[in-house]
Amino acid sequence: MGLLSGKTALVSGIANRWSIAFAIARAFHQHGASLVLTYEGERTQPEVEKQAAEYGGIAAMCDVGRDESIAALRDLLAGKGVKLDALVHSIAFARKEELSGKYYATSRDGFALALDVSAYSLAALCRELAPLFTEHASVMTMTYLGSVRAVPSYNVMGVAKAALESSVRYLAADLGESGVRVNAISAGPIKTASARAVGGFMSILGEVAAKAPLRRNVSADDVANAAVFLASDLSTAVTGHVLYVDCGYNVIGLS
Ligand code: 0WD
Repeated sequence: MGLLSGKTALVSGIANRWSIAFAIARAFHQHGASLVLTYEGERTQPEVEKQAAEYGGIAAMCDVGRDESIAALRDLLAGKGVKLDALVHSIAFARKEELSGKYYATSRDGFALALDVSAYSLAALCRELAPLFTEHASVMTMTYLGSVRAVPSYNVMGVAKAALESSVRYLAADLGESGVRVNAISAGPIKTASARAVGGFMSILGEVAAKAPLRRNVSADDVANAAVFLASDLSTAVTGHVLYVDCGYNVIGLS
C-alpha cells in the first residue's frame, strides 16, 4: 500500500522529463495515486500524454494564463466525475531578458506577465478547482529562496515567488475551513529548462554544492519525496507552510 493509495492528484507543469513535476508525477504514481496531468499547449502535449498513458491517468490541457482554459479543465474533470485529493502547481514563467542584469530594468508588462503566470495562477486554479477538492485535499506549489533573498539574475521571478508564498498563506486561510491545506516547497536549484533561463544558473549550482550543510544539490526526486509527504495523510496538520528542500542552504549566513 502506497502513501497515496486511493487518492487522485492533479499535477501541472510537466514540460519534459527533467521537469520537477515529472518526478512528482512519477513518485505519486509509485505511491499509488491516480493522476491527472496537465499541459500548457501543443509543445508539451506529447510528453504529458505519454506519461499519463504510462500511469493510466488523464492528460488535459490547461494554460493557466487564460481563465477560459482553467474553466475548461474544471468542466472536463467535473464531467468525468473526478475529485481531487491533491493539486500540484509547478509552473512559472518570466521573459528571458528579465532574468539577468538589474531587477530595476524589469518592464511593466514583463512584471505583470511573470506575476500573472507564476503567482496569480495558483489562486485562479484553487478558485476554479475548489468544487472538486475532497475534504482534506492538499494543494502545493513550488518556490525558491529568491523570494526572501536577493539572488543575482532571479530578479522579477523572486518577486513573483514572494507573491506566491504570500498567496499560500492567504489560500491556506481561505480553504482551511473546508479542510483543505495549502503549502509551498522551496526547492534548491535543479537543472531544468526554466532554471537554465536564469542568468549564471550553473554558478548557483556550484555555490549550493559547496556551501549547503549537506554539501550537495537537491535532485528532482528529493523534491518529489517531499511532495508525497505533503499530499499524504502524514501532513494533515501542515498548512500555510514553506517547506525548504534545499540541503539546508537557506540557513547559511557566512561559510
Ligand atoms: O531550480 C529549479 N528548477 C527550481 C524550480 C527551484 C525552485 C523552484 N522551482 C520552481 C519553478 O519556478 C516552477 O515554479 O519549480 C516549478 C517547476 O519548474 P521546473 O520543473 O524547474 O521547470 P520546467 O521543467 O521548465 O517546468 C515549468 C513549466 C513550463 O515549462 P517551459 O519550460 O515550457 O516554460 O511550467 C509550465 C511549462 O510547462 N508553464 C505553464 N503551464 C501552464 N500554463 C505556463 C502556463 N501559462 N507557463 C509555463
